[in-house]
Amino acid sequence: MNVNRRTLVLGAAAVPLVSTIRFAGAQTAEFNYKYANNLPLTHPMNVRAQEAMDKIREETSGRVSIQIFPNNQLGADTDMLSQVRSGGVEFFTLSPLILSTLVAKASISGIGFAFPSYDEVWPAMDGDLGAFVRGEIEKSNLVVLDKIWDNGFRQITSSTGAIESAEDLKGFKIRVPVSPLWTSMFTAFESAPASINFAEVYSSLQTGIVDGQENPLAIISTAKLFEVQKFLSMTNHMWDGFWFLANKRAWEAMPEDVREIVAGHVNEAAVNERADVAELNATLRGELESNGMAINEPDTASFRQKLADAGFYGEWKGNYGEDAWAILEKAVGTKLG
Ligand code: X2X
Repeated sequence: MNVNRRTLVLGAAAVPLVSTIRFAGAQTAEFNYKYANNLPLTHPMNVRAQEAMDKIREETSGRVSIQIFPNNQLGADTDMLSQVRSGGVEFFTLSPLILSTLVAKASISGIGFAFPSYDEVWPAMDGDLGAFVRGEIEKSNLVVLDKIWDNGFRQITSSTGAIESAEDLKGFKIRVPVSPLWTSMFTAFESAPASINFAEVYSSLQTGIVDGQENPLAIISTAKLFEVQKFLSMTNHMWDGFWFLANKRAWEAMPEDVREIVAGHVNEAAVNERADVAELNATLRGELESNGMAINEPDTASFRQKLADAGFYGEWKGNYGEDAWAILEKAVGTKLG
């Protein structure tokens, strides 16, 4: 955790995204809740979440007021996960892989090269695989809403050179999010992975603590990582999303009919956000190139082979168990490893 940055942000009183002026009732709302996340204001996740929160306030006649704190204003992911558990924040969106530090099997949707395309992602996450993971999350005393939000297929960026094959990942100093699956994957590639929260990614790249990172195009663009990275390699090495989590006590404090309104609008926003991110994926390459990035499309065969040879798939099959692995393989339509 970068103490300076945090102190600075909190010192500036962490200005919420939502203006409370429009609904003078916000102060007197029955449920005054906070939704924290790690993404810039301009990312579709925050744009769609804002729409949902506006609709929720309207439809509950001001009884529910949810303020959005984007961009790690309330802390890095690891801190925010503690906060949503304790009730310091009521809502939080988190990658299934980072959530696996609390709910071990939650990361299963992020296995390298498991999903060939979005055509398999949404039926899986809205179907059996998602239901399996949500069941695991609920055991941990957190509430999770039905629809997972999209982060996207992840691509590798670098300041030192294009990644053309698995060979180029050897010894590569790459930032990965804080999650055993991410570390395991890049260890299998023989890279030098460093676990760093997203809050510190831009500065780690800028100061050269790491040479690269991996994220979907929508994040590379909205977090302006092109300012500190030159090469973008379209590895599509895994799909990632964001589960919309709620503190259980705060969730259950709302009456059933109010909960339904909240869940309905948040889930609707998730589905809209998926479409926004898909559109960005299709249009952002030109923008990133005009911002100076050199883009290449490596053949992914060597990456998959490397993971298989390193025993990556066998190890994770063992971690999740036969039953969970069978749900994954059915969802992605192929044997893995
Ligand atoms: O930390 C990341 O790289 C991010 C923003 O993609 C996640 O939340 C996993």
